[in-house]
Amino acid sequence: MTTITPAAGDALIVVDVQYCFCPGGELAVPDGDAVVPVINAIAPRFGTVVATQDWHPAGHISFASSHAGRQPFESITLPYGEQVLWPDHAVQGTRGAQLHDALDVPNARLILRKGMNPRVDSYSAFLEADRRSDTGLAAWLKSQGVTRVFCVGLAFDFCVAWTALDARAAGFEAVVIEGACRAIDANGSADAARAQMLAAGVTLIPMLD
Ligand code: VGL
Ligand code: ZN
Repeated sequence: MTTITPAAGDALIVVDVQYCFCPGGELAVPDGDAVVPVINAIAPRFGTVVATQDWHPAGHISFASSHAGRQPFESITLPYGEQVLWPDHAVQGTRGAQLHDALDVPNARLILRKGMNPRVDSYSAFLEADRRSDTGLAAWLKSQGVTRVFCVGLAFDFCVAWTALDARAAGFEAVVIEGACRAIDANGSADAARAQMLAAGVTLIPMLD
């Protein structure tokens, strides 16, 4: 088995480790807070660390409550495509939107907020769901000499997967450390995400050596 260990040119992207995605939160991912100590142990091994923060305005288009008669976890068709509807979550300025206090990544250079457009969701740290609006992350990482990104955090099957897929599309190598992620796993979404990532050339590993 090949050993994958962080080196120059590698970045860690810590995705959405926020109270709303942890047990007790508005869009709780089962066992979501279990990623915190794992990420804390991994992060010092990277020279470049980025954290993302889902950061929606109240009334965001991804909220079921913004669509009359719709329930969380249903899908609807929006001008930019299919959108899963979620419980209200990650609302700017709320406790649920805060990064977990126990997340200890003092070497994070950039905290990238996403999902701020009221009419467009953004699972990915690179491109919003309209697949056109660019967050600038790819250019920033390239300016830092990054060629490979390691993705960890919440949720494996949504924001982590889309971030890893878009990293590949932007020309990076991408590794997802599954032991530092947890999944929502609605309607088989974890297996589907795994298959899509493998097909796109994302490397999935259980843990760093
Ligand atoms: C996420 C659903 C909605 C995530 C964010 O962080 O995976 N999932 N917003
Ligand atoms: Zn969201």
